[in-house]
This record gives sequence, structure tokens and C-alpha cells, in this order.
Amino acid sequence: MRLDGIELRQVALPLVTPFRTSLGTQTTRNALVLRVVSDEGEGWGECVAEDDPTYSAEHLHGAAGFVRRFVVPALAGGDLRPPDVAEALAHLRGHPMAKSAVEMAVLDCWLRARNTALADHLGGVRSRVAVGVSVGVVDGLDTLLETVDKHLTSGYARIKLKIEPGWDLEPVRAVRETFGPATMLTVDANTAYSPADLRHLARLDDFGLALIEQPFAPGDLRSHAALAARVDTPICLDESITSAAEAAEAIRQGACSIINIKPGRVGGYLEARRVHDVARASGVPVWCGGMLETGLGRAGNLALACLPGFTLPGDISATERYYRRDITAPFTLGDDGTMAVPTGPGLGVTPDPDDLGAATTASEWIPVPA
Ligand code: SMG
Ligand code: MG
Repeated sequence: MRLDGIELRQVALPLVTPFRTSLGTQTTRNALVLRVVSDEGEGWGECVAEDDPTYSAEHLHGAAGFVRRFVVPALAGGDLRPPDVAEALAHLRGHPMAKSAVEMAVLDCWLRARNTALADHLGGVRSRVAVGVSVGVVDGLDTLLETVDKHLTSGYARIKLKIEPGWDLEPVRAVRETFGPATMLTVDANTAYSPADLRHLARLDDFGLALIEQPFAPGDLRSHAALAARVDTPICLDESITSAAEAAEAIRQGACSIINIKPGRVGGYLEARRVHDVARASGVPVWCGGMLETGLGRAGNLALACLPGFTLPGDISATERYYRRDITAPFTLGDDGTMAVPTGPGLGVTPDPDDLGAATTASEWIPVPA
């Protein structure tokens, strides 16, 4: 496959409700949508970097600049297959979310031309996957309980509560007491705690959580291992796991017994599958994380989440939980807390031209030199 060019589009999608985490508050999801055009057709990708480099070092404008200045020249000329993307970009350090977006668009294009669904290409084994919802920090327990109630009534298979110092034991206790022991409940701190908080965090062990996600800094495997040794609740890593090699090392150090996999964070779907493989070989369950994706990323995440090692519900909620108007047809939640994995070729979805047009705030066409 030879690339003719890459279209970069900035899109802005207002969130139905603000999403607050220990990293900040988002009211609009600004995202970067990519369309690659090749001699075999076109394909779509999405970069999950955010406006500010708070979740990770990447940010949207940096990602666009990285693609324009470094990715396009590196992909010039030659016959391209999806695994070649990561290889062609391997000499460029960092920028996994930008690299992942490009690989995603090339994969979509390549698979469409071969009439193969991404889920099948990755080795998926399920047609529907269990999904949960991530509940941000809110003002007060009443609002929290109302929000959780609404999501449980919708049928979500798991509730994840965002926590931070000052918003942890109390909200978790309130949710557990109100909704009972059968509710699958997890917490995510997005690195908000320091090693000095270890004893405090260990008190979360009283609430029967399915996991505690990323309490400490990405590089601090040692504190995660220390907490894991102290509590019965499984420790799950998100920000720390940037590759299959990192996953293997974190497991070896006892820093996690569950992994949240996000293709953008690890540099693409193919590396995400390798993280899955490493975890599975060690008996470590994985689940698919979310980055408030548009319908494109949601389709890709569903394809990934149907691999056999994804045994816990993912952060892949229905479109209406995020956006009134997305750029693709909406994804809906089934009665049993599952969502359907797209079956069409590639991602199995394409942006609706009107919806995409309405969300686009800027676009540019970057030709790939022959
Ligand atoms: O897409 O439903 C979603 C969001 C899930 O909580 C979510 N993502 O750390 O797992 C995480 C966060 C990252 C994005 S908010 C900074
Ligand atoms: Mg997380």
C-alpha cells in the first residue's frame, strides 16, 4: 500500500457533562482525526492525546506537529503494511498516541481493502464485550450516588470512581453501602498519590474493590508493588504501562496483577495486542481503557476488547454518556451491560460527513512524498 497523504482534522465535541479527574476538568473533547488516503483506498484514525499534557506528556497540538514534521517524511515512498508503521517510526522517541493514530488509520485502510474486520485481524473471540463507566469527581455525595444509580440502571457492568486525596474513602464507602456488595466497583487515582499515602490507600481494602488503578506516578513501580504487598485488592496499572516490555517488567516486580490497555498509550493496536499477550502468558487479566474517544476510537477499542485476555469490563461506554452528537453513528449499551463489536471491514465505522463537518474546527491535507 502506498500513501498519497494524510488529512488531519481538529474536532471539538462538547461533553454531555464535565469530566473531572485528579488531572483536571474537561468540558469539551478536542481530538485529532486522521484520514489516510492510499492507492488502496482510505482509512480513519484518532489520536487520543488531550489538550494539555497532564495524563501523559503528549498533547494535541504537539501530536499534529509531530505527524506533520516527522511521521509523514518517515512514511514516504515504499510499500506499507500495518506493522511497517511502528517500524518506520521506531527511531522517533516517544509520541505513542500520535504514532498509534497513524497506525490505526493505516490498519483501517489496509483491512478495508482486504474486507477484514479489525477484531478478526487482532484475534478477537467475542462478538459482544462487557463494559463499564468511569465516574468523575463530583461536588458532593448526593450527586455521586445519583450518577452511579443512573449508570447502574442503564445496565453498566462495572462502576469506576475517580479518586484523589480528599475524595476517596468517603465516596467509595457511600457507593458500596448504597449499591451493595454485588456491584463491581473500582477506583482510579490517575497518579494523584505519593508513597507517603500508602497506609491511607490500604484502607480501600475494606470495600471489596475489583481493583485500584494507578495510585502513584507512572515511573514508581516500587510504590505500586509495596501497596500490592499490603492489600488484598488487585493493583491495576494504566499510565505506567507504555509497552509490552514495560508490562512484563511491572508484572515481574509485583507492581500490578491487572493491566488497563489503551492502544494510544502503548503506541498502537499491534503493541496493545502484545501487551495483552504478555499479560495473558502471566495470568494477568487485562481490560480496555478509555480516553473519551470519538466513535472511531470506540470502534477500535471494542475490536481490541474482544481478545481472550480482556476478562474485565472496559471503559467503553455508550456514546450518549459522552456526546450528544458524535462523528459516527452512536454506540449503544445492551441490556446485559455489553456492547457489540463492529463486524464491518477495518474499524467497521466511518465518520458521518455531516457530523464530522459540524465537529471540525480545522483541517489540513499533508501529501506523503512518493
Ligand atoms: O473514555 O470513558 C472514558 C474515560 C475513561 O477514566 C477514563 N479514562 O485514566 O483511565 C483513565 C482515564 C483517562 C482519561 S481522563 C484524564
Ligand atoms: Mg486510568
